[in-house]
Amino acid sequence: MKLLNRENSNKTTFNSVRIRSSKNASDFQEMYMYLKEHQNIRKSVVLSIILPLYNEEKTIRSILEDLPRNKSIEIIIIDDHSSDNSLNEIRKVDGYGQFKIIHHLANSGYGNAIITGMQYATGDVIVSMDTDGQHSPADIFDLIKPIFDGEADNTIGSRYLGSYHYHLPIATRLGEVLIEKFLHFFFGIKIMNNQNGFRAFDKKLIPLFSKAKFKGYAFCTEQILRAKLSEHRILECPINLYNREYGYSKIILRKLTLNIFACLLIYFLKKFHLNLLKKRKTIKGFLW
Ligand SMILES: Nc1nc2c(ncn2[C@@H]2O[C@H](COP(=O)(O)OP(=O)(O)OP(=O)(O)O)[C@@H](O)[C@H]2O)c(=O)[nH]1
Ligand SMILES: [Mg+2]
Repeated sequence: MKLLNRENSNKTTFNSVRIRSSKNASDFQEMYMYLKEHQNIRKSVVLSIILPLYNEEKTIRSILEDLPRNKSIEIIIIDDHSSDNSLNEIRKVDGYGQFKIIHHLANSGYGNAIITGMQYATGDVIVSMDTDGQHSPADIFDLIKPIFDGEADNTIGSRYLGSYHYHLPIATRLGEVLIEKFLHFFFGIKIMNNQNGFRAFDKKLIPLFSKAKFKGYAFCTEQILRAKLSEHRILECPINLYNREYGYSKIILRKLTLNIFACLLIYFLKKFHLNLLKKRKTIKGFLW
């Protein structure tokens, strides 16, 4: 169940923090010009920015203030039943009424938030971005441009092709390398920063991604597999990643590891089934 623009009477105030970025985040002129070329008479919104939000009271305000904002862009916030002051912080942002804010009535996970966001997206290209201050709005253009230019259907932000400004735990890196090897060996995909949530995709992929089965963080892996198995072009693009300095990571490593490997196994079997149907030329029977 979702509600739009829930009101909250909690009036606690405190200073939110401003996130850093490699470029000046307010300098979006090049992107605005570029998006204008993709507008047409019938449709002004061409880019949808989806922001999954769960208890990010210290960072959400500065992110919203630093995001590109004009007629060609819509910003969709999916609040997953935050229990902190996040919603009050959003209300303090100039032009609050311009945001699409969707509230889940219970916490239902990162992936589910992205799926909800897709249902409300009207842009030609959709970008998802974290609200914990690790991603910079200045990198949005680099992720969406290959899609508008027709060079890719789905882009994945990569700190290894770009930069990261914090100490990366060895377990995170090892886990990512392992998933990278699995994706490469069993599916022929090479993506180093495969768990990164800063990514963009063409609106034609919405029906494909909406049917994802993994509603938590394993959604990131499932998204890659669904795009690849349905023969869409995936491109890893450089982005800059920053330290999470406020709040806490919602990842439960053991649960995530289990879900990712369950996801890899399910899609390996799907791929096997798909190949079988291709051989028998009965591909029509394959259901996504
Ligand atoms: N809507 C929604 N958003 C969530 C949920 N869990 C996390 N998020 C958001 O997803 C983004 C990423 O969450 P993090 O817990 O920082 O995960 P991460 O950045 O992949 O991992 P770390 O490197 O450990 O920080 C943040 O913007 C969170 O607010 C959830 O259950 N629902
Ligand atoms: Mg994070």
